[in-house]
Amino acid sequence: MKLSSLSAVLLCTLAVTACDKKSEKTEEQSTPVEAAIIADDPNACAVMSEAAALHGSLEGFSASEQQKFHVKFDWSSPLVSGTKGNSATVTFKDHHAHAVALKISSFKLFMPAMGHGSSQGDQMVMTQDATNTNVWTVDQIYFSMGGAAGEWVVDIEAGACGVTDKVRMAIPVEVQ
Ligand SMILES: [Cu+2]
Repeated sequence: MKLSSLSAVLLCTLAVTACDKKSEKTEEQSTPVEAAIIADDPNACAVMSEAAALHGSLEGFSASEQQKFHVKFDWSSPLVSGTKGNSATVTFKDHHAHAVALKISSFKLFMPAMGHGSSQGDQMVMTQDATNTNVWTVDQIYFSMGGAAGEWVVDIEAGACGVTDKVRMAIPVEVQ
């Protein structure tokens, strides 16, 4: 009796998970992260759970909203709309400016003036660097249309051990 109710609970849990995944997939611009190489890094978990805020700014990096991490984007050049040939390197640093192996949980392009994102946001491939685990490569980035410097932004969310923080960053170059 006990076993069968446990099975029922497990089945329900699995069903809910499957449903969640399905709805995630059908939602436009969802970006499933399947390329994570390592489990949550203990140091990254510690950084995310700390109450301490970032110490000042780090050149080339932006601070996340809750001051949990610094992040820097390096974009491929030139950025071209209507293709998936664009990529970016994303680098995370902690509040001591040390590398921190966060995991990207969401990466969404957005054009605030027009209220739309990328029509192929679910095609992106995110890969965590095996050696420099604070560095990710995001490939197959698709811009639905061109835009002047700053017209496209990225909403990125990252974290460890279930704690995440986010930041919106403008793309500082023209998308052709
Ligand atoms: Cu637009």
